Amino acid sequence: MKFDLTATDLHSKARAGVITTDHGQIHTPIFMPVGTVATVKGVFHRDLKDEIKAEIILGNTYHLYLRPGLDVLKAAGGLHKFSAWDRPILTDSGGYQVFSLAENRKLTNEGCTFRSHIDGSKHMFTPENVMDIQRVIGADIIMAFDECPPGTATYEYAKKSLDLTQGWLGRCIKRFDETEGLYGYSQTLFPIVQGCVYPDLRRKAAEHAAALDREGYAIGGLAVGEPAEKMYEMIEVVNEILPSTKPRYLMGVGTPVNILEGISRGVDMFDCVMPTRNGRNGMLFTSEGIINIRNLKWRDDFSPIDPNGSAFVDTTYTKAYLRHLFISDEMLGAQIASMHNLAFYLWLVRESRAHILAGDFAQWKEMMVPKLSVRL
Ligand code: PRF
Repeated sequence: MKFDLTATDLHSKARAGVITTDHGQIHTPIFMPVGTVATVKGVFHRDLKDEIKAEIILGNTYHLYLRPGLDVLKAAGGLHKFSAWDRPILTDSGGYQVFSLAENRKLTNEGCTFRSHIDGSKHMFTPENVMDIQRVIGADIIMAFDECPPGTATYEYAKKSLDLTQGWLGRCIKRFDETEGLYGYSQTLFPIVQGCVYPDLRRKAAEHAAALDREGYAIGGLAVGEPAEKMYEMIEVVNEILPSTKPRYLMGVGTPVNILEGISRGVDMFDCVMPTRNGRNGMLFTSEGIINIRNLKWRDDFSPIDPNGSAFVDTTYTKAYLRHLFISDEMLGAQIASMHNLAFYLWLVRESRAHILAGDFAQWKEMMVPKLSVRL
């Protein structure tokens, strides 16, 4: 993997760059649609490419390991071939998902035992086997195994947890560097910076990660129940320390406003289930604000879903029609909303990049932020 920094904004910390992987290029800042179980729910790959213009998607180690399982993924030749996606993929390590989904979790220095949320079967994740599993899945960018404490964790807990994550990181790197990809293209491992909402822990975590000199870094443990202002403050603390020559990935964030605030603080990569999950519930993000399409006010609004939208659904279908689909619980409704929201998120980061290159990102962001959270 290679990262070329193309431009840095003069009036903020925003950056534009290009990540080059063996599966193609990623123009940053970028948003990565979440494809937890080897599918971005309800969206064809053709549409991810042509309508949404996704350059990289996410998969989840926890889910893929449980189902379809490593035998199937290995026999398929990895996740790219299995799911027929030939652009870059990033996999999360399973740490976060074990803590949010699995049952009977037991955490030790060695790793984490848990029961599957699917069938109750018993499993163990360790830093070593999580690297091996991500070798089999075969994503271009893989994540270290970490613990993500809640945003409300005490300093004592956060400190202990960071020690555990840092110990695990050393073991991840050792295993990763001792092994090779199985499918003839290269993979890269991103450390994850934790430390909760405590600046000294964040500084310690960022210094530790930076010293390891990897090809990119993730910022975890944010958007987990802490106030947004704390999140922004922690991003500033960490990005002050992480090398400017490497991409920075803010995990699981966020709203359109969170993304612009992250970009202006020097974040290059984002992922979040919000555009798809909230889309399936009838929430549409647009450049003029947020629409709840189930609302009665759209019942006979025959204007396009989003006249400024870049996906074909935006101008093909009306709000009244989309509302009808949602009220009737028709699956096409969820598909249209997912495509619209993902196309909007990708538009937002493309537009950010264009403004960074043009030198007016900071002004543009100030103009956009108030509009993005208006309830239409
Ligand atoms: N760690 C991992 N995955 C994550 C997170 C984390 O802290 C977050 C937090 N927002 C989302 N996904 N491994």
